[in-house]
Amino acid sequence: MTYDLNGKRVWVAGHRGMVGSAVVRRLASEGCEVITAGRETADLMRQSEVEAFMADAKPDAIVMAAAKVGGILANDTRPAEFLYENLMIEANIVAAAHANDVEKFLFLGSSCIYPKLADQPIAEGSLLTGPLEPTNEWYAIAKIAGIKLAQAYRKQYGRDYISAMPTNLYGPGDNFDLTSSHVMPAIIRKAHEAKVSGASSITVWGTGTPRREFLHADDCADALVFLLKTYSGHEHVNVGSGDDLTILDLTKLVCKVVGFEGEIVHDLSKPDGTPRKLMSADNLRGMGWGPRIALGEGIAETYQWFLQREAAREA
Ligand code: GFB
Repeated sequence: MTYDLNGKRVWVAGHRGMVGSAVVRRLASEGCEVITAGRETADLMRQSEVEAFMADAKPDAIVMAAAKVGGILANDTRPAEFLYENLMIEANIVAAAHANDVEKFLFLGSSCIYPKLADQPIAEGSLLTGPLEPTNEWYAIAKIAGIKLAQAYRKQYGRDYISAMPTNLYGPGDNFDLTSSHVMPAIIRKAHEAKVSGASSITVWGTGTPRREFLHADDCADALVFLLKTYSGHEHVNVGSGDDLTILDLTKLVCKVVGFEGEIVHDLSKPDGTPRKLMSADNLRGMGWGPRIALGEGIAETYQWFLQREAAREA
């Protein structure tokens, strides 16, 4: 262990999001105090508010799960928001962490930081070796800048600031809005609504041939806490499941879990994005961490969460 969480004050930035809330749940079984700050306490895009919050809250460690995130269409159509907001949030938090002597900082990126046509499975060393996928280059550039910020503070000031790159995540607390969500919640919702309405088909975007790797948010949170406690190094670490499947196969699996037996139709006016982004899991596995939640089980649990949320909304 390189960092003992016992008795530490850990700020989970972005605690209301899918990943942040999973990290808060996971940290409950550690001997640390979890600190959170809603937007009413600190707007993370405003440097003065971040500085004031950090000076007051005095965290020992930070998990940086706050970000502007979204699926392929949101990334492709709102580039200014994805680049600007993520740059501001991460720059404000890293600088304030350093100014307040925060001991440990864990930055979260995304598998889209890698070149569009990177060799598969993608090793950490592939970063900045080729052109990015155009639909998400804005978000990717912001996340690459975040990795570099953590590395720069480590290099110049000797800070123990590290980065993790999660693959495509899903789970309870995900965004199910069809215009801004990722593929998993979108397909769960489309299959469910088609089943309920008796529709004969659902429409998925693109050709269905791109491959994606999925990891449950609770597995991701477990990996992040593992890295917080055991990893201290310059290079970012991939956090994935080590397996991928085509979007068509994912859709068939979701339909099976949901119980929708109709047709799958493709909307070819929507982008496919990168053809494949399976990350190498070797580094994290070598450190002794592996995922626990199988894809089918995770989809079933996420679907139950979605059903409960829908029921609560209707009540
Ligand atoms: O999950 P997703 O939006 O993001 O889309 P990316 C993955 C694949 O699923 C693409 C297809 O090939 C989509 O065309 N797809 C099929 C759908 N049906 C749907 C649908 O109804 N909704 C959505 N959203 N997709 C994002 C990046 O890339 O992944 C971000 O834009 C980030 O920057 C994130 O890295 C993890 O995997 O293509």
